[in-house]
Amino acid sequence: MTLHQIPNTIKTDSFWMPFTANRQFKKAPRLFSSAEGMHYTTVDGRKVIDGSAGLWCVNAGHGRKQIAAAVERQLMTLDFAPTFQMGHPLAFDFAERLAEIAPKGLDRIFFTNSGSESVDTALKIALAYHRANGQSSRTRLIGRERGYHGVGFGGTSVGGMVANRRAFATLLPGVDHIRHTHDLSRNAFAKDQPEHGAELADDLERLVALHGAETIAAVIVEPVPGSTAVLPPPKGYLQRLREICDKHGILLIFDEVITGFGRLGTPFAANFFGVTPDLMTTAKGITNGTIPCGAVFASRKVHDGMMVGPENQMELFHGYTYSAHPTACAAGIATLDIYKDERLLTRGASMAEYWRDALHQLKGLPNVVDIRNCGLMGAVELAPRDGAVGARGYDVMVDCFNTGLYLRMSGDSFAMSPPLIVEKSHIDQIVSILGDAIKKVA
Ligand code: PXG
Ligand code: PLP
Repeated sequence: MTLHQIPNTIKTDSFWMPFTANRQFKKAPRLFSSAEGMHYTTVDGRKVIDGSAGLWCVNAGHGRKQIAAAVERQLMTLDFAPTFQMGHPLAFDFAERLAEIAPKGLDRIFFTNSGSESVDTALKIALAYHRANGQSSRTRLIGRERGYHGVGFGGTSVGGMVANRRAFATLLPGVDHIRHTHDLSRNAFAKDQPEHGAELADDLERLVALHGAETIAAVIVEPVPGSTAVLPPPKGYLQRLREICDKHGILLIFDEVITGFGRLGTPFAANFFGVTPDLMTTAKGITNGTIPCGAVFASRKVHDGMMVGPENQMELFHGYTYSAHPTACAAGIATLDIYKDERLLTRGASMAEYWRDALHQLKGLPNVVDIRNCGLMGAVELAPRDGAVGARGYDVMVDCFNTGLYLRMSGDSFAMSPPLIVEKSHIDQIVSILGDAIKKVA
């Protein structure tokens, strides 16, 4: 089979693809048919190295039999059980296991099925918490420019990637945004955390002055924004944001959907930066990308603050049919076993330096205007072509795919997050394929 030729039994019309240029894609589909370890195999039988852990989720690498076996066992034993006013043991076991690895004090777990649901859940918990504690004027939600918090109406509203918002009218009322921290003029080619920009956290003081602290429920940020192509926080920025939130009684939510489960070489970004939020949203790596699942980690303060009123009354009117789905719990526990046995939640720390140095070798190639890294996240930013933002990025992405590398593109930037099992030779290969593509595509 030649490149891009797909079996003519596959009809592509009916599947309306998410976050995809459907018409362009369907003219030359890029299809994976299997995966193992660090690699995908395409329908035409080519091996493609996975530079992005699927969509930042396959942290332990592909094809983990232990997870498959656990899911199969679970399906044959208890396929579904409600968790509304009922329960099943695995849900409690999984929550206990997550509590064990949680940042200190963030050990009350609410299950969802995705990052988007985790975000909407955390925002709703923040509102309900203040209300339960006599501060029902705290209704405003603050996000950050360039933030990505999934695609629910809540997450879209606090999100700050312009294209993700534009088509969807007014979204939630009472939402505002602090400034993003991307500053090429001061920080281009910074390694790890950039030096400049901690003062951008003070932008939250501006919103406090504008709206009044007593109207603000929560601030949500990704500790390291991922979708917008990896923006490590300036040194001291997150600490400052935490201080300002404390000063004004505002809850701090870390969206760790990408940074959770070892991405930075620590279990969570909260550990990496030494800053603990009040709520933490997760998904993706929680089941190694196998079965949809997400979890919100709440502090004792937030959780216990909600455990009020008569005992026969529900404390939180919120939940999903599939919250703590048995297969998700089985997959999640098996995933945590693998993370523990193979020390994957901290393995990134020993690979981060090699990853950083390899990526920064691409400095000086045509059109490369920035390179960023943090833990096992990395990005290369290219200058856009005149009047055609994203075109150069797309051409590089396609060339990479054709020559054996899958990676995520965001405009003219590439975001990378290899499975945490990555070896140095894989890193060399990823950087070499990307470098060749950048040289080829002018
Ligand atoms: N929050 C953050 C920080 C995310 O990165 C979500 C919420 C939403 O999760 P769900 O599971 O609802 O998709 C995400 C998801 C990319 C890319 O390559 C990023 C995400 C998803 C798909 C692609 O930029 N992030
Ligand atoms: N829509 C309808 C008509 C429903 O009955 C339900 C759940 O019962 C939902 C949406 C929400 O679905 P889920 O709980 O899977 O998010």
